[in-house]
Amino acid sequence: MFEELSNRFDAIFKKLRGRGKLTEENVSEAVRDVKRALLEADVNYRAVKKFSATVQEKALGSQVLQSITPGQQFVKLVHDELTALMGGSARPIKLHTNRLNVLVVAGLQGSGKTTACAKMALYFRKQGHRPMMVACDTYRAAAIDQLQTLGKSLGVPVYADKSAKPVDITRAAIKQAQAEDVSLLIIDTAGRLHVDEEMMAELKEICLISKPDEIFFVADAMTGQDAVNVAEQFYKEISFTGVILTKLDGDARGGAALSILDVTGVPVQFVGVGEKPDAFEVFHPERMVSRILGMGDIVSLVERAQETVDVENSRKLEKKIRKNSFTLQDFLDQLRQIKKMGPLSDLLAMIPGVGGYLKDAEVDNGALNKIEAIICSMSFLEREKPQLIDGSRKRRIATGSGTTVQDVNRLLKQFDSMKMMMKRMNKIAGKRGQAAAFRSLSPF
Ligand SMILES: Nc1nc2c(ncn2[C@@H]2O[C@H](COP(=O)(O)OP(=O)(O)O)[C@@H](O)[C@H]2O)c(=O)[nH]1
Ligand SMILES: [Mg+2]
Repeated sequence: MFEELSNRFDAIFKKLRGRGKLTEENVSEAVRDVKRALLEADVNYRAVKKFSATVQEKALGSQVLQSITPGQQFVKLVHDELTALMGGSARPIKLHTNRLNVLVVAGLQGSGKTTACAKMALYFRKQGHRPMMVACDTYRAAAIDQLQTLGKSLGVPVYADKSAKPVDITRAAIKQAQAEDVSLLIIDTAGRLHVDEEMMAELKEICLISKPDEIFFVADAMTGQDAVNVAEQFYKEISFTGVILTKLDGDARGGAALSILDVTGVPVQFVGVGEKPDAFEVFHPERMVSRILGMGDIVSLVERAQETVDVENSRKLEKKIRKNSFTLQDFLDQLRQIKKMGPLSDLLAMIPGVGGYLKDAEVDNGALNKIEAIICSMSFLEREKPQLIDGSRKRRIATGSGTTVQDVNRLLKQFDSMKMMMKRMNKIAGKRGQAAAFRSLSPF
């Protein structure tokens, strides 16, 4: 699910990175691309319109275009706004510990209500609750059997009465729950294929009697825009407090279901990712968006860089590289800035695609310390003019830094080839914009 959307975003961001410099035009173009991708993922038109207007406005604002890493900033902007579109940060469900909690589960037939009841029973039992499920879908005998079978397999009690009305069942179930030290009542209700008055009236009455702490609307991610309309109708009648999005394991585009938030203001709380009772997750908008955008933890990376990288310094550095006057002292400053961001292995692990490879590979944070020690043992003049460093100076530096002459040689060689590369970049840059060339040198 969301794979197609993910691929689309990947292409959009690649195109943007290829630009080097961001202008109003290519930002507008990228926003248009993002808009199209969301619409194709079946996200509600109104929600998309609002989303792209915000992104466009913020992207053209000074924070993005004038930052040192406009491409990444744009990605982060899309990430943040998409997260907001999906409900912002997850609101944890807090159940009472000193009295009976009641959850009502509502939705159309086949959306996954009964399955969701069992999933929640399992989920909350793991948190120490003592759940009981209530079979209020009395229209089909099979529905009661289904809940009872699920209850049996999970060891969760089920209150059922095939000959009673849902409203009376609810009353009786509450009484029994109170008598039996149950802390959580999960009421499974009947659904029709379409919203109908009788069903709504019954549902409302169940809610009136049971005074639920939460009412969950179950939406099938596979049903497209229709899910949005149905949600709107349910919301008008019962003002549900949370959404459970089911069948996210399928290959639905899923965007429609996410638009439920836009229409009702109620966020997705849980997602169903399979038929089994444990195929159930708390919905974290942020994690979902990162997954869709395929960006590992690039957002935290950008945030950390923003915290630690001094923009003014970076500009000075850019100038030095351009004039080919980059020295070992600059190298040391740069190194320290990178070190400020945290252990190298942490940083690398946050880069999309790199994390996986890192599991086995050792990243030698010690190598950075060694380089730092060597440069620190050089005099200021040596840092500015490394060509002065002859054999005896090398020995002095090695002793001073607790390294070997080979280590010093290696660093000088690395620095040499780095300068060569910068020179080459400058040549290319002359043709297609120096800032772009610089950016491709920088780790961000
Ligand atoms: N793949 C998948 N199937 C699900 C999920 N949730 C429910 N189902 C299936 O959808 C069908 C209808 O579910 P059910 O709980 O009976 O829906 P209800 O009519 O709303 O009570 C059943 O075959 C379930 O196994 C899910 O998250 N993933
Ligand atoms: Mg059912």
